[in-house]
Amino acid sequence: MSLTPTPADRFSFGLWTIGYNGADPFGGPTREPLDVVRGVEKLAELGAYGLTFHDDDLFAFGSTDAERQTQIDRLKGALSDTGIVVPMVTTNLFSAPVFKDGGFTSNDRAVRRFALRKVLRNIDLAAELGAKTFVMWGGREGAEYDAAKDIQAALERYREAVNLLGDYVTDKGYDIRFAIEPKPNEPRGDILLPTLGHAIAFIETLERPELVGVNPEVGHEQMAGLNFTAGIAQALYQGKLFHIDLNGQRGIKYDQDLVFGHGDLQNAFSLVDLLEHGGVHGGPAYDGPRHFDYKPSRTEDDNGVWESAAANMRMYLLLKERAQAFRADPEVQAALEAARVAELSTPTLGEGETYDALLADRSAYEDFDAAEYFHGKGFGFVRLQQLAVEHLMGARG
Ligand code: GLT
Ligand code: MN
Ligand code: MN
Repeated sequence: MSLTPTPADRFSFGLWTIGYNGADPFGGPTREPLDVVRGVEKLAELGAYGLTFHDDDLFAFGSTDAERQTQIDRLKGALSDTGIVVPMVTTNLFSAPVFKDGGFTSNDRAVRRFALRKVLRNIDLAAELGAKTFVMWGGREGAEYDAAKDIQAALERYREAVNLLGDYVTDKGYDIRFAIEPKPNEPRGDILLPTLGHAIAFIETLERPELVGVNPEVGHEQMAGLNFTAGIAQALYQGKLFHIDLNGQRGIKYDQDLVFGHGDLQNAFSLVDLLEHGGVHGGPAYDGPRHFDYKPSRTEDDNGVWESAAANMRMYLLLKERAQAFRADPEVQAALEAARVAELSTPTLGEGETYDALLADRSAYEDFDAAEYFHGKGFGFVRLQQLAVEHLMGARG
């Protein structure tokens, strides 16, 4: 397997990732702004296939129509020169002061109407560029104080907004689906739809739930102490993994946006295994773009930006290689068998079996020896995990 990325790997990057200038709450930029044309050219050179962006990444908030158009034309030129595509577009509803209390869920109704107009305009651009996914990260949709936000009303307004967007793409005939990106906190003290579970539950309340899925980010779920791979498995199981943000995070702290694999490496390994192969015994894999949402650390110069972009793709490919070796190893197969992992796919009841039949089955209860599970009948999960880690470390073939 080659470790050189090609467009067939479908790696994509946010313009705000490679374009991150190093500014944080404690210090200003450490790097010059990145021009979009150079960004596209560099990504093509590195073997990526896609660029994603927020409206405000491409043309500054408050740009005139002419300034906006110039930037769109420059982007289009770079795309046709390089073959880079735009699989996803998103809207910035968090940077400008007007969005300080959110966009779709600001207490201020005029702000909500402005936010909707900004998104509708950006959906037209997404369609024009052929993007199939429209991400909604509601970083400012939240509050610091419980009394400041009526959460039930906020959910209702969020619903109203997403329903309207669903009507819009349907009426316009756009081939676009939405992906909600959860995050527990930062920049708000608490953010609405904080985890992928909250988001999936919310989606079911929408008028067109089939148009809406999730765009989970590794670090965001891990900031909530959750197992990202397990969450992704549920999103796949429910047919809701429309997009994914890959990066690295080391534990429950501020959003680090490290290179993919530079955080919880074991979880990154199980994630790539799942995305590439699906469940161990069936269950869907992921076929969308492998999108990196990381920040080149503020310590890096221009060269470091591109080194780190390349590192994301290399990490993914290395993990993919390790995951393939893991699946193919006969000892792993035997350990999986011993751990009865596949047995979980067997329904608990026999075909057509009723509760009456279950109640009549003496082997299930009266004759079942639960005591055998004391000091016996171990599952061997630790051995399986040891094999996984050894594959991850390159210690086995
Ligand atoms: C912002 C955020 C990311 C989101 C982007 C999409 S914006 O950088 O931190 O996680 O994916 O709006
Ligand atoms: Mn993040
Ligand atoms: Mn993200």
